Formats: sequence, C-alpha cells, structure tokens
Amino acid sequence: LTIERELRQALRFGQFELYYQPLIDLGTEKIVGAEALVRWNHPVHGMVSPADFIPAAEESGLIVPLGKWVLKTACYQAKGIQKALARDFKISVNLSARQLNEPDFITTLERCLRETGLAAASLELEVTESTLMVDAENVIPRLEQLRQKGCSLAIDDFGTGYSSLSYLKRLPINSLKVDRSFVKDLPEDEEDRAITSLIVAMANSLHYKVVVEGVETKEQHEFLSGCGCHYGQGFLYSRPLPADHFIALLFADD
Ligand code: G
Ligand code: G
Ligand code: MN
Ligand code: NA
Repeated sequence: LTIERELRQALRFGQFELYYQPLIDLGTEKIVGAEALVRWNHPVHGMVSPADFIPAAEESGLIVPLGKWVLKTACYQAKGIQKALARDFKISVNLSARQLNEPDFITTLERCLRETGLAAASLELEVTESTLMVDAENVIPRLEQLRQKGCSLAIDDFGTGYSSLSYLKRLPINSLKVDRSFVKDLPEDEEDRAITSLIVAMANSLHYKVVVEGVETKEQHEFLSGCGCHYGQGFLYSRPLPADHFIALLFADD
C-alpha cells in the first residue's frame, strides 16, 4: 500500500485521534485552553506521531480532508467542554500551507463553526513561519479573512523561521508561540535567556499574546513568568493527552 492509500483508509476507518495539550496561564497556573494534536492509531504500528505522517499527508493532498476532520473534531470537543465548564476555554488547531491555500478553506471553516456551534472567537489557528512563506502574497489576504470571521491567529514555532520583523508587522496575528528550542536550556543558558526575554518583551509591547512552548521544569516556569510571559505549554504542566484524560484533568483543575 502506498502511504497515500494507507492514509486515505485510515481516515475512512476512523484511525485518527486527537490528543490535547493544555495551555496554561502562568500567573494562575490554570488551564485556559488546549492545542489539538493529531495522532494515527495504526492497527500494526500503534500510535504514530504526526511528524511521521503529516509530511506525506501534505505531499499527497490528503492533509485537506484530514485537516477538515481535525478542525471539526476539535471544534466539536471544545464546544462540549465549554458547555460543561464554568469559565472560558479556547482551542488551538494547527493548519498546513496546503489547507490554508485551499480555495474553499473559509467556507469549510464557516461550516465547521456553524455545525458545531463554536464561536469563532474560541478558535485559534496556528501557522508556522514556513507556512507563511509558501505563497506569501496570497497568504496575508487569506489570514485577514480568517481574522474578519473572528478567529485568532498564532505563529507557531516562532523564532525558527526566516520572517523579518517588517513582515511580521504586516501579518494580522494575535499570538506568538515561541519555539521550544529556545526554552530547553533555560534558565542556565545566557543567550537563550536574552532571546526569550527579548521575544516576550517585544510581543508584549506589540500587544501579541505570547505562549512559550516546551516548558519542562519549575525553573523554566519561574524564569518565564518573571520576564512577563503570560502563557505556557509543556510537559511540566501536561503532555498531550487523549480527550477523556484531558477532560478529567481540566475538570479536576476547575
Ligand atoms: O504532537 P507532536 O509534538 O508529535 O506534533 C508534531 C508536529 O505535528 C507539530 O509540529 C505539530 O504542529 C504537527 N501537528 C500536530 N497535529 C497537527 C494537525 O492537526 N495538523 C497539522 N498540519 N500539523 C499538526
Ligand atoms: O510544532 P508544535 O508546537 O505544534 O508541536 C507541538 C509538539 O511539541 C507536540 O508533538 C508535543 O508532543 C511536543 N511538546 C509539547 N510540550 C513539550 C515539552 O515540554 N517538551 C518537548 N520536548 N516536547 C513537547
Ligand atoms: Mn502547534
Ligand atoms: Na510550536
């Protein structure tokens, strides 16, 4: 079987699953949202990481129907959580370049929000800097349409791409997600301390929400809250969890 046929069958047979990683308010240490992360529950190989199949899904175009499934499932789940939770909850979904450049992407997104009843303001879409570089001239109007619908936009893996600050300024974004490579040697590494505190200060003064990824230790948490970072994600708080485990954690935390 080619990977493309295998992915197509996996979609048909319901072998994809969403895991959820909590987004933490560093001040209160409460869960304020989650990032949806797809997994392939393969009948032979077990749980397969998206790093091992997203590239093939993009290459073959299967990312388009898979991405629709991810979006719909994540919005549906988030709406369910909101009904049961006494406070605000936001869901973040990763988008690939191929999805973003689909002519009917906005229609798909609108249908998804309408069918699940999730407010656009509760949905954040994450795109990487490299995604923004694919067809950069068409991407900005597309992002503006998403913003007009009321969705939030985040730049994922921030700091690892090549986008200039002047390009960043032209983008209608709400959040920066600082790549975990800058966090892994905190707080010991002097350069990483300078880089992360500078990104956080810049994001705060440009009024972007800043999320630091890959927080694994208490010391990293302390350093980051100390430099004015308001949100974090990482193994210190929780690994990505299957939906039922995530919901149990969320309600235990409420
Ligand atoms: O969950 P994990 O760390 O294994 O994810 C690896 C990579 O796969 C991350 O870069 C993440 O952004 C990407 N990824 C996870 N879920 C999705 C998805 O639904 N769509 C796209 N396009 N990428 C995803
Ligand atoms: O590129 P993106 O940010 O979407 O990828 C999220 C990926 O990062 C997920 O696959 C998740 O498993 C991984 N991840 C999340 N938190 C941590 C962490 O604290 N440490 C490490 N090493 N990886 C993490
Ligand atoms: Mn992401
Ligand atoms: Na990231």
